[in-house]
Amino acid sequence: MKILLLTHAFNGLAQRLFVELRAAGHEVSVELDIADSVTQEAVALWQPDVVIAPFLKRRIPESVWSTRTCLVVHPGPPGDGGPSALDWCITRGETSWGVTVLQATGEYDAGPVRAWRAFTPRPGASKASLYRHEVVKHAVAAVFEALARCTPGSTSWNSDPDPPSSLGRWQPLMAQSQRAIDWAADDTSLVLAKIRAADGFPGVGDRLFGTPAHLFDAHQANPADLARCAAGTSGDIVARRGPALLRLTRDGGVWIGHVRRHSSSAAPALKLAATRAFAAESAGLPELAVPLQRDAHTWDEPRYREAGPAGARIGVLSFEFHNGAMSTRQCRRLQAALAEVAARDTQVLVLDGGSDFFSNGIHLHDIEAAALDGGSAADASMANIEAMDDVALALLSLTGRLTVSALRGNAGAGGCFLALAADEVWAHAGVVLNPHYKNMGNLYGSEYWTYLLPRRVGAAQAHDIMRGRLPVGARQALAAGLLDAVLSSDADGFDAAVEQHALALAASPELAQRIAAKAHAREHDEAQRPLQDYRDEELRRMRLNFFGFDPSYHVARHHFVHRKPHAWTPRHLALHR
Ligand code: THG
Repeated sequence: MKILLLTHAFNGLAQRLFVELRAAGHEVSVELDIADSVTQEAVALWQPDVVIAPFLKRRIPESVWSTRTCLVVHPGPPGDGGPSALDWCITRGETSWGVTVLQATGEYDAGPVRAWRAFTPRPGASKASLYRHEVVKHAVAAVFEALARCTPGSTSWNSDPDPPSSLGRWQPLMAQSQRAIDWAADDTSLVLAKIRAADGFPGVGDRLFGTPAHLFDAHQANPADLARCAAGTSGDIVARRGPALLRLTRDGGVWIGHVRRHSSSAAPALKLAATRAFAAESAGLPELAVPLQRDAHTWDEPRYREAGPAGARIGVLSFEFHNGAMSTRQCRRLQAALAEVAARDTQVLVLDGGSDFFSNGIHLHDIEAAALDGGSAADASMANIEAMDDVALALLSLTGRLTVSALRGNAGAGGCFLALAADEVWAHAGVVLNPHYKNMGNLYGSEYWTYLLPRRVGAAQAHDIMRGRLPVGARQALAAGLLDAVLSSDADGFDAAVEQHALALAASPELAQRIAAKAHAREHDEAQRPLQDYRDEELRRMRLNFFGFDPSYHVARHHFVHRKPHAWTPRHLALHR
């Protein structure tokens, strides 16, 4: 079929549908929802059999839905509707939820249901995490089911799905007044639910140190954390760790990792590490550092664990960086963690990133903040890139063991090439890669990509991938040589499969030979062209992007961090143009 994806933004769901629909042989073009006239033009140019709206905030015009089949993905069960579906699901603690593909009509979310899937919301997951895993997975299945039911060029449907036993209902936009935290009255689980229901957008409006701020990225403090703090009353901020501030609740405490701090001026607030946004206010707080190697219930960004017998032992290093963005601070932490785990006697080191994203590279909000602080965004960009390069170099330099990147979530730009710095790269079938840089104001790219990409896919394909700037699904990436294995169909079961495969690798009779071959290959490559040389040349080009005459990167970054509406659809997506 000819399909038009009509979407507010080319987000994770839109990208996943794009790669899956194309892999299934459909012709797919994309138009961002800019104005009704632009949508009408896209439909006239592309003449799609079906319009699919994965993520749409506005009404599809009648001239389009009355003449073409338009399928809207709604992140709620049949009957449910409205712009805050997942927010209500988390706030109400729903134990069963769903994703619906409905046909657009004149009334929001009220058209006929063409397919739907039920799922159980993961306890403790944020809105963004539920969306990135459960909603995306079930939306893809439901979209394919709906397409199988419709006849191209006809308005008749083969059949409709069975309705659920109980129908959802329309739920209004959730207001900030409904999200507000009462620190004296709300217990820890309610505070966490409120922040998770608003994560990553719009956050919960609150005050920190007397200043208005929106809260994001909350984690439960455990009793051991609380025992290390001075007593206080609910609402007090009593300690810091990494990006986060520890705030007491009525019956415990929560770590708050990220905030949008509102200044007295009209300057828009950036989403930053809480300890950065409130650097002066939090400087005097005790730092409750925890060891890298610890149980999963003690929250911090990096965490390490080991498994397997001596001589065939694996280490697993996770880095739970909010939204997969890696600031200079976070890169330095990861580099220190790599140095620490390099001293351990393991045969295989697995880097499994964060649960939603492996990594997305440099932290654009943090860089933008440098400019607002009166510093230079160009200098901050350069520092962040150097720090990313140092992490990639630390990984490339681990020649005494095998290294694996295990992608539990998507990876993009520098984060994707960081993954390729390992000896093997594994993912599950739901992962989408964006192995290119040009979408952010035509950046040249770093992280040793000029070494890492051609060594995997060859020079010609490396050039095409970089220039094409399209998302790549895991199975496509495996076929292209970007990945070495796809271990499960989705995130469920992936961790167990990674551990099993890593243990098998560590116990393999060929291990010593593989490690020797790896060290030899690195020496050979270094003699051909030193890594420093790749780095110097990449950074020379990046310096032009940051400090040169063309401001594209600074403009693109500004638009990205402030969620400015798109003014046009990029031509590499709008095939109809
Ligand atoms: N039919 C048509 N167009 C559609 C839908 C449809 N466009 C997408 C839409 N479904 C997806 N669902 C919704 C439901 C409600 C709202 C937006 C998308 C909504 N929006 C508020 C408004 O318009 O005032 C603003 C909300 C906000 O600010 O986020 O209520 O079924 N033809």
